[in-house]
Amino acid sequence: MAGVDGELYLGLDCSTQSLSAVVLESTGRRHHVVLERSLTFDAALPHYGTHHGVLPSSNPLVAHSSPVMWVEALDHLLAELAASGLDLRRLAAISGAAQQHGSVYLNDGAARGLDTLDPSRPLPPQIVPLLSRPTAPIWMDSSTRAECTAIETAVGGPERLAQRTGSRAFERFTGPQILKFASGEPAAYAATDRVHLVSSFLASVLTGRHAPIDPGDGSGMNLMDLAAAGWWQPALDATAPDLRARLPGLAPSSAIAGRLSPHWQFRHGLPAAKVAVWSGDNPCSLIALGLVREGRVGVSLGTSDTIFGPMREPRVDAGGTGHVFGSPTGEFMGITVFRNGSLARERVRDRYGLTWEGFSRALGASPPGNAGGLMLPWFEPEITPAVAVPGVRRRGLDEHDASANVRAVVEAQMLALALHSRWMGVTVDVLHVTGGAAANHAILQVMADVFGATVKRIEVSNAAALGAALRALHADRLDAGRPLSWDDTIDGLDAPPPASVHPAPTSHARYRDLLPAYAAFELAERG
Ligand code: ADP
Ligand code: XUL
Repeated sequence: MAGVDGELYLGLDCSTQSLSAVVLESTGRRHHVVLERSLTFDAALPHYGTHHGVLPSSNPLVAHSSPVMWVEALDHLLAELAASGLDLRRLAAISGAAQQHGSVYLNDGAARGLDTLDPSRPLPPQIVPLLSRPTAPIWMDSSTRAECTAIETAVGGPERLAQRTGSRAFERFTGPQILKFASGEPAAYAATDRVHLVSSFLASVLTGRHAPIDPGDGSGMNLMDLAAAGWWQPALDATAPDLRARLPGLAPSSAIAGRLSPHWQFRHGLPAAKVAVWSGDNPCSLIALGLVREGRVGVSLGTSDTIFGPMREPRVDAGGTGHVFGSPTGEFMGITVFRNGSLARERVRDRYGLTWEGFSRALGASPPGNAGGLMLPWFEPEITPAVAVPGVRRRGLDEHDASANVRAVVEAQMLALALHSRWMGVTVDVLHVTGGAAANHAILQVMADVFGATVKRIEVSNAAALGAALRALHADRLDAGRPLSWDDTIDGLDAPPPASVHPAPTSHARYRDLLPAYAAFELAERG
C-alpha cells in the first residue's frame, strides 16, 4: 500500500439494491482507492423480505423500503471495514451518497435516541421506536399523481414550480410523498418531528444528531428554492402543515455535519472522524466522473438509468421531463431519469433464459437498427416519458426472437437517453459512464453508436461512493483551512485509465435515421 501515512476518507452509498463503501487514502495532493466493499440488501439481510431492495406491495404504484434495514446494513459494513486490516485511526472524514427522494419519518424521541444508542445492543430494536412511519417511500414509488397536481395548482402551475424548485411535480419527489402521508395518515404525520431524506437520515445516524440536507439532494424534493438553496415557503404551504419545523436545515455539500458519534467509536473502534453532509447518488456520481465543467456528460446505468451534466446557471427543462438539481460544487446539474433501467434489461435477459454473457452475444447477433424493430421497455411505470400504465410495447418485433428483443431493449434505452437529454443543450463528444451495467461492453457499444460519442467507463465499481469519498476529502480540507479546488480534488485521484468504447460511423448513421421513428412510437404509445 503506497503512502502508509496518508489520511483516509470513507465514502458510502446507500443505493436501491445495496450499500457500498470506498476508502481513499490521501497523501499530499494525491489520493487513491485502497478499499471497496459492497453488501446487497436482499442477500445480506433477507429477514427484511426485500426484492431488489424494495418491500413487497400489492399496489404496483407503491414502492417502500426499510430505514431499519439501511441502518443494519451500515452496521455490517462498518464492522467489515473495521476488520479489513486498514488502520482506521487515520480515518479523517466520512461522507455519503444515497438514492434520492426517499423519505424517513422520525418522532420526537429521535434526537435523544440517536445520541444515546447503546453500542452493546443490536441496532434495529433501538431504531424502530424512533420512527413515526415504519417504512420509507423511495424513488420507485409512483402513487402520488393526485398530490403532484394539487401541489402544482397551489403554487401557480407546473412551470412556476419548475422555475423555483428545478422540477415540475414528480410522483417520487419528497414533497408529493409527504402530502400523501400527511393527508392519508394525519395522526402519524402529527407524531412526526423530522422528515429526513435517506442521505440526511444516515448522516444523522452516524453523527447522533439531526443532520442537514445538501442542495444536491434537497432539489429532489419539490420544496427547495434552487437559486437560494433555502426552503421555498409556497411549496411548503402547498405540501403539509407546519412542514418547515419538521424539515432539517439545508447546508452546503462541503459542510461538516458533526463527528462520528461515540456509539460507532465504541462499537467498531473507529475514531471521532468528521462526517460531511451527505448528498444524493447522482450528485456524488457527478463528482466521481469528474464532471465539474459545463459540457461534460455522465450516464449511470444502475437500477435507474440517468444522464446528467453540470450547469453553471439553472436552465430548467421547458418540456418538463428533466430536472435541475444542485451540484456538490455549489453550481447546478441537469438530469433526466429513467425508471426501467437495469431491471428492464434483467427482465429481457431472464425472459430468454440468458446470462449476461448470453445477453451480450444475443445483442451482437442482431444488426444495429434491428431492421426497424422497436420496443418500449415499460415493464414498470416509467418516469421519462411519464407512463402510468406499465406494459411492454413492440413494433415490427417478433416476441420470440431473443436476439432481436435483447437488441430492442438496449436500443430503446439508448435512444431514450439521447432524445430526453437534448433539453440540456449539450453537444456530446464523450460520455462518462458508471453503474452496474457499465460492466457490459456490448451495451456501451450501442450507447457509443447512438450518441456518435466515445464512451469512457470509470474503473471503480461504485462511482457514487467514490464521489462521496472525494466530497469527504474536499470538506475536510475546507474545514481544516487547507481548501482544495474541485479540479485538484478530481485531478489528484490516481486511478486506472478509463476503458474507452468508440462509435462506429455506419451504426451511428443508422441510429440518426431511427431516432425520429423511435420518438414517434414513444409519443403514440405514452397515452
Ligand atoms: P444501484 O446502485 O442502483 O443499486 P448498480 O449500479 O449497483 O445499482 O447496478 C446494479 C445492476 O447492474 C443490476 O440490477 C444488474 O442488472 C446490472 N448488471 C450487473 N452486471 C451486469 C452486466 N454484466 N451486464 C448488464 N447489467 C449488469
Ligand atoms: C434520481 C432518481 C434515481 C435515484 C436512485 O432522480 O430518482 O436515480 O437517485 O438511484
